[in-house]
Amino acid sequence: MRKIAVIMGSDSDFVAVSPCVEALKAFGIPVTVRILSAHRTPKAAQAFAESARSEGIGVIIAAAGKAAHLAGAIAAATTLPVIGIPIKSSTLDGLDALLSTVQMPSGIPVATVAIDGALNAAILAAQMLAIEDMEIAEKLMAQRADMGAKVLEKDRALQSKYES
Ligand code: RP5
Repeated sequence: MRKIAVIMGSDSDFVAVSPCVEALKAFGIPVTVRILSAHRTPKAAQAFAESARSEGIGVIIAAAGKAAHLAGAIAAATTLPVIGIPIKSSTLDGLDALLSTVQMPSGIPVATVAIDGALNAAILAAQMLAIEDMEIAEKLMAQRADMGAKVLEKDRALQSKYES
């Protein structure tokens, strides 16, 4: 099975990123977790992106805050799919990171999830691997069924509380 890489611009991003790592582990997907910065360690980030495919990585999730160029810089150096997580780490509440991550020039896509959208990044990456992997696809279906069942349970509880 291909690995999913979860990279972040700073160790200060990890609190927001950890639900992504935990979800991938719960799906049984092997992960590589790294701190790589587009600005502070640009050469290491580029080298990582260039060798990712040959290292057995299938999808790269890149999280960064402020002037968040990590996902875009990684996407420029690989043809693997890149998912960007804009991190809320500044006085602009993550809007800066959202725009920096999502507004990619034509030709170099980054699939951007919501600000601090770590869980959706993990699910989207798992869905990409699940194109070819039925085991992951079944885990994704089970997770959806579980999510739906919990909502229906809350609906029943609320309904019965106020039913007259
Ligand atoms: C970004 O700057 C990082 O991704 C992080 O969100 C933000 C702040 O980094 P630190 O100054 O906390 O290391 O590059």
